[in-house]
Amino acid sequence: MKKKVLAVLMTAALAVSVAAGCSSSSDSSAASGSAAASGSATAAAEGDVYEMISGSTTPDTHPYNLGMVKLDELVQEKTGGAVKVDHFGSSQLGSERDLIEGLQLGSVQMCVISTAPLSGFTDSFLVFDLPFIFETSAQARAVMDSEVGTEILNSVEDQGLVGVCWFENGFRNVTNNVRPINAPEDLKGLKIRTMENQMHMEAFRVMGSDPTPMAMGEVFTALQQGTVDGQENPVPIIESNKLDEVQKYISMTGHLFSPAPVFISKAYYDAMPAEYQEALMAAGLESVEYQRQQIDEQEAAGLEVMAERSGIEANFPEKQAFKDATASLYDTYIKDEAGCVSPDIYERVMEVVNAN
Ligand code: EAX
Repeated sequence: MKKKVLAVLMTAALAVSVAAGCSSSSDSSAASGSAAASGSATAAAEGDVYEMISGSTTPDTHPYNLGMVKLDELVQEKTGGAVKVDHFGSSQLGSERDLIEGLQLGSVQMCVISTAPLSGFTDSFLVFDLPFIFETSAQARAVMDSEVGTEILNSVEDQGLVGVCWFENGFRNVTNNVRPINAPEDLKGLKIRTMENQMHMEAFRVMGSDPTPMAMGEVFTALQQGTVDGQENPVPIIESNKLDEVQKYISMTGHLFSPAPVFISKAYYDAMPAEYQEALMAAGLESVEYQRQQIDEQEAAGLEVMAERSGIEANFPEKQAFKDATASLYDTYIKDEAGCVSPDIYERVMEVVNAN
């Protein structure tokens, strides 16, 4: 009973503090905010439980969800069950943009998402939206584990998001129902669903296709009904969402790598006792290795699973033509301007890439 009351009180207090902050003077929101904090100070008393709601757009068999289950096990172990994470996948709590807003409002406490939708809130993750910036998972993982990767993960606290750790989604490939994609010109005229990210859309636009941004929860139906011809995602996403059942071809372009930050709502995190904050961060870091293993295993097995299940045809195009076709994004988007990749971040990321 205590944990439910506490969770309700925390959410209500946070909701009240946000509501007051939106509609009246800062005094009342500060007061209710401090009430939430002081409430949690007493809440740190022996035996209280912090039961968090976490969300993703991915099915329970996907490594995002498997990683969050592992994180929950580890943080429960470290806190004797005082901190718990109840994860809800398959867009039950909304799109990735909805999840970001949910953490800001306090209606959801944690999430794991691709970095691309963060472009609506900050520019600091845009470096990952440069096509072919990574050649291998090892390079991507080295960047996520590096100082600059940690800085990027922690760069949105002013937006109400505390970075817990880097999970990953993987290298993105194109699926469609019209033709195998062996060269950029094969994309000409195809309606391709992309994430809601200006750089992803530009990459598919310069290759001649018609990029259509859409939340992940709508993609299967859009492909089934022919609203779009194709989409682009890593093999574990394609396989776990059974997109091969409504797609004929998968072309292993590997045009982008999606890291997947795990966030906790800053207001909720700040109201947690330090010992539980440390336990959560440690559990996050310890779950990364496991999550990466799950991605590697599903990447290795996914094409065969789908070929047997649906007969989807895989092809492995030469990447150079796609790199050449999208190279213009580096000139267009690496600038000290809003909506662009900071040259400093780009150079620091490339230092790590070139060293791995
Ligand atoms: O982050 O929307 C997408 O295509 C993402 O890859 C998916 O939601 C996992």
